[in-house]
Amino acid sequence: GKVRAPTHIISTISDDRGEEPCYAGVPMSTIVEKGMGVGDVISLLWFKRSLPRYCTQFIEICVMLCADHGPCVSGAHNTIVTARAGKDLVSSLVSGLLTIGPRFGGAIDDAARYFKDAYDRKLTPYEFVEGMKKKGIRVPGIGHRIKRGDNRDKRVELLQLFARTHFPSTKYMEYAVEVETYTLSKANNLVMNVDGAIGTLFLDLLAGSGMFSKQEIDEIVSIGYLNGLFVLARSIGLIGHTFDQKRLKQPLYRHPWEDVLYTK
Ligand code: Q5B
Repeated sequence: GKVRAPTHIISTISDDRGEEPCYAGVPMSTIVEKGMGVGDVISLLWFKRSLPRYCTQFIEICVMLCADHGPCVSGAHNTIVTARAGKDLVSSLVSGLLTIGPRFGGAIDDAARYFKDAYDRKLTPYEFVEGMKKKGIRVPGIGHRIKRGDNRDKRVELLQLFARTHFPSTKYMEYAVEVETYTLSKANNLVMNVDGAIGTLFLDLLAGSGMFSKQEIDEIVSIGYLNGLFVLARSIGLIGHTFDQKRLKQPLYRHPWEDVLYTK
């Protein structure tokens, strides 16, 4: 019989050996001819399947809404400082990307994990939030530096509106709204943030689309795919900030002494 030399790499998402590259078996010409968008490409390369239009549209809306949030957030700040230190595009980009984590932009996977667990275990918002407090863990997806109960995050409202209009079910997000009502009764800055909205709505997409088995959903949540949406989206803005600083010929950044508390 055939003897197959052992391979060093296994790959299942793309193949460039034929006449044209394929993403999850779909040739590039089909992607172009069918007018697919970046949401379809993400579906193929991340989830290895074609998702319904409302799902790919939701993915694209996430990417568009998270592309940038001004120059003052951690990621943009790092990128701007790096670009002004004369570094190249990739260095400036990754310097900003490296700030994405549990406090800034990278709370989406944990929001999905904790809200899924709480909803599936039928915890009341009080039991969920106070249980997290006892464990000394901040609720991922809740809280914002500048957004408040009386100054909501427009991005969250837009995502909620889209999902309530197009998703078969928004049960996880509606649970997060109940949690938010409780956290807002404790402090005015404990609003649902963009990470919380994307994390819980992606749970609704996974559970409601009929495209994923329970086992696949658990694997996606456990591996943590969803911070990838923020990383991907914010790269667009961070690249923009790099070009902006270069275009403006900004000099080396040095933080002013007056803004540092020197103390022993
Ligand atoms: N407290 C986001 O905190 C922030 C609590 C909480 C229970 C919470 C905080 C947090 C979870 C992580 C998360 C994503 C660090 C945020 C994003 C993208 C962005 C960014 C942009 C963009 C803000 C004051 C009191 C303390 C805390 C309590 C706060 N959060 N309790 N659960 N989740 N959230 N991150 O304002 O009793 O005084 O000790 O970690 O979801 O990153 O635009 O800027 O697009 O770029 O610094 O939108 O909420 O508040 O630390 O002074 O806390 O509230 O324990 O209580 P702050 P702190 P106490 S979206």
